[in-house]
Amino acid sequence: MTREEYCSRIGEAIEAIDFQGEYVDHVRYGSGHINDTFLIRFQQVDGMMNKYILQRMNHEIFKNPDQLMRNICNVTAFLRGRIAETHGDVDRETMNVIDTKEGGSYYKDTIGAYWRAYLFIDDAISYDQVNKPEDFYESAVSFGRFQHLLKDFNADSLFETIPDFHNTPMRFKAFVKATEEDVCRRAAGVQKEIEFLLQREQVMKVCMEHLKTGKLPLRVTHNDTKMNNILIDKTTGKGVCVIDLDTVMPGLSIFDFGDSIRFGANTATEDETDLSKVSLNIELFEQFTKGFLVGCQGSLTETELDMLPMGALLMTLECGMRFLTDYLQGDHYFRIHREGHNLDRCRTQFTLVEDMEHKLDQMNRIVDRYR
Ligand code: ADP
Ligand code: GN1
Ligand code: MG
Repeated sequence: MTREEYCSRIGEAIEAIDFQGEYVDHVRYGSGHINDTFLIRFQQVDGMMNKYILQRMNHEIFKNPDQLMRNICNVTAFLRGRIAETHGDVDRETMNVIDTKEGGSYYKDTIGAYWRAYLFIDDAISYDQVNKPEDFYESAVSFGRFQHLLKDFNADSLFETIPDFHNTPMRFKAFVKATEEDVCRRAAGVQKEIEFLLQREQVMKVCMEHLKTGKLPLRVTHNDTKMNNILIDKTTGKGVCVIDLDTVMPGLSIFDFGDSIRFGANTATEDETDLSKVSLNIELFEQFTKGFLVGCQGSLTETELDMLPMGALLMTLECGMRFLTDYLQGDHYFRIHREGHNLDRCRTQFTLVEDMEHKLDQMNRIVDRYR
């Protein structure tokens, strides 16, 4: 079934979920690559408009939506507790799941699509690119704080929503398999990119080996820390809420740091086709490092601090490899908007990796300045 077909019963979901007020309209919303997201509005008797986010969960990627929603309910309940303790705004500083009329946290419709809804967080923006260094700094504080807030959350209670999500060597194996199978006969056209990855097989193992030997600790992490997974308050410019909690799982702090750098400290967008525009903006790297360490409040170990730049390099390499793998397999994972879109995204990531390789010393010096 196509994504459009999966969304065709949205009316059932609107009926099943316990939204307050009279239905007004719904529109597609945001620019995520994975779920189908809608902004939906309901009118109250007093004329006020209630807004919600309604999402069709991508159950081809998240194979167990029930476990996924249990994670999200547990994590958001925990966060609400922590936010309330510090007298924060529990309706804006964490996601709030809207139950179904039957009291569940999601709805499965008659064609097998899974739906969930959240309170819409108003007067806040998610950016697809960093416009102001201050926004990037604030996102760093929020992602660091998110990890810090969850430091006492029981990691054993979390389901692994996508097993081996940031296991880079496993991703490499999947990539090699895709080149061998070459189902779309696209491998011949991307020999340069394939070679790029083959030359870097060894470096991909570094973090997983440190995890195995205990040099890097396993923490509860977000695992998808790109700039558009954070909402920035329109008025104050502060980070309001970390969103897109589908991949909250045990993981590495340096990967949360790294994925943000990959997306936000690129001088170009994730899918820029003019590769001369792509590079690591070292000032933005510095802003993010500063903010992330403020948010983490001293909870990172010396090895984690040492390896932050490597986290950025590896997340960029891994993401480029995932885009290339999806391109080779026929673009089934990441939503594409044009022919060759995943290949464009891959090339952008690889160009950024090369620039990071040249700037590793500079990155290390910046981390040393703020640790
Ligand atoms: P995906 O996994 O597809 O990236 P997200 O959960 O990140 O899906 O949602 C897509 C976009 O929808 C976000 O980038 C953000 O702009 C918007 N969004 C999601 N949840 C909310 C919310 N509770 N309030 C306001 N905007 C939201
Ligand atoms: C996806 O869901 P979204 O658009 O925030 C992906 C991330 C990638 C990112 C690349 C569950 O993130 O891992 O880094 O695209 N999420 C999943 O833009 O695979
Ligand atoms: Mg997202």
